[in-house]
Amino acid sequence: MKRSACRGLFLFFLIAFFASCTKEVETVPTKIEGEKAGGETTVYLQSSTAISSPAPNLTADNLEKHLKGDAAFEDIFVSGDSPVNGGLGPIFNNNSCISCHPGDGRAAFPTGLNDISGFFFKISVPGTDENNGPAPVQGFGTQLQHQANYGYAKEAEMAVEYKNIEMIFDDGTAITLKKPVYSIINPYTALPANVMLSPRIGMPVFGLGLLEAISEDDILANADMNDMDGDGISGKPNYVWDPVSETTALGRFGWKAGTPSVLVQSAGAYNEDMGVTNPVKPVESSYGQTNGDNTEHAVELDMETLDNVTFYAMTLGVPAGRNFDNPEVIQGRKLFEKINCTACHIPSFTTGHIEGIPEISNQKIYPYTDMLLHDMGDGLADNRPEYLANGKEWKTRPLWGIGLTNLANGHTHFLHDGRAANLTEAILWHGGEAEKSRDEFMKLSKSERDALLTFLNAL
Ligand code: HEC
Ligand code: HEC
Ligand SMILES: [Ca+2]
Ligand SMILES: [Ca+2]
Ligand SMILES: [Ca+2]
Repeated sequence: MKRSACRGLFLFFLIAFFASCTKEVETVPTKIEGEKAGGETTVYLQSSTAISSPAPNLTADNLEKHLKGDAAFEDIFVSGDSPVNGGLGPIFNNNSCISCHPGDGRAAFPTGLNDISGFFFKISVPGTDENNGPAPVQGFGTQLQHQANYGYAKEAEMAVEYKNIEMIFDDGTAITLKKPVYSIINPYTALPANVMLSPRIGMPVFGLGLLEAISEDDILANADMNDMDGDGISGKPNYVWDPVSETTALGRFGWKAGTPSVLVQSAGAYNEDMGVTNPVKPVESSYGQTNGDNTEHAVELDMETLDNVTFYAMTLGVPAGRNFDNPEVIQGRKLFEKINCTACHIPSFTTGHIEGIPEISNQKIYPYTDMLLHDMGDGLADNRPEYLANGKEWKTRPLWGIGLTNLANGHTHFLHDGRAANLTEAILWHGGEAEKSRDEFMKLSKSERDALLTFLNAL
């Protein structure tokens, strides 16, 4: 072969090689990642039970425990010392776990604010308690119970008024957000003037063991308290009191990551939400109040039931992603990244080890949260601190299963108090560290916005 022919052949292969490379880069993925959202705990159902099914990989023994917890989660408590599910109240917000977490999902914003529902106010006065938590309000504690057993006074009633906020997309579409402004009325006794209140609504309870199993180091790796990388997003861990280990621990659950574990969250729910004392929270929430239970009595719930109900929430499976090969979903996922939703809604983690529950250990999961606190601006602020979370900070919500809300719960009320009527409103309420992403969202065309929503609805 002549030298020039040889060089020609070489050039030909070189061009062919680069051409194939470029082609590789331009290839559009045919499916987005993360369909198996809960790793081996993923549930492949597309019915309303997709968020209320046990993780399919539970061993027979663990499934049995899960099912006992399932029954306890549905138990309706009654007043008095009835041997079966007694001890409700004397003041409470609701009488079962399931009534505030319907179908293990999300409560709707109540039609009448003082109806018995999945909505209540956390309350406190400025300052902190002995463990750096919210300081209780004299005569009311740290949660406002708006229901009471016969013969007892409920603590108060809740009131709300709305202010309209008009938002206009770059394409001219206008949306009016209704900003709720809450207050407390008709207290049973004098209410201090400096009470701070935080409206909260019951959220889904599936996949929580997986979130508890993410190692603290992996969560802290995304924290950027002083925004050292200058992208406008900080990400702050909450550190809260753990009454079980009697130490400070990373906060993981609740809208402000105010509790360290599903166990502590559940014990607090029995005690405050239902007035049912238990080994982790043994003192009646109303103890010492003139409308309270001031008798000395044994705890109203045993440790086994508390353990079972905790185990139940920890081992509910996570619904699989749907339609992940749909071109619109693929486009939506790209936009979600492009407008930096992924800065806080971190797509994936691999869980660490949880003693006794190998089923949720070492799983690659797609929760779309960083488990950290972010300043979300004045619009969402409750102005009530909780441990290290200030009055504007909230924990990034996991987005897995969010597209099943309507199917599972018959509504699409989102955010910490259920104020958003749909996903678009939920995004428009994002401010503070998320304002840039929100503004980018408002610049998208209608078809791009639709693609983003189609992606969220596929989770
Ligand atoms: C009166 C309504 C109500 C009742 C009853 C109730 N919850 Fe909740 N639940 C809530 C609200 C509101 C929150 C958010 C609390 C917060 O932000 O601190 C919550 C949060 C939780 C969380 C944290 C979820 C997460 O992703 O952070 C768990 C777990 C939970 N509840 C379990 C239970 C269990 C178990 C019971 C029954 C023992 C129960 N709840 C009873 C309203 C309720
Ligand atoms: C700076 C961090 C941050 C960024 C960026 C961010 N989010 Fe969020 N997101 C949050 C926090 C915190 C909440 C909970 C706020 C609350 O309940 O008040 C939340 C809540 C949500 C909810 C409601 C979830 C629920 O359970 O009610 C949706 C939907 C959502 N975000 C979507 C998005 C989308 C889409 C983007 C990009 C346009 C985005 N988020 C960008 C932090 C962020
Ligand atoms: Ca009681
Ligand atoms: Ca109270
Ligand atoms: Ca940063």
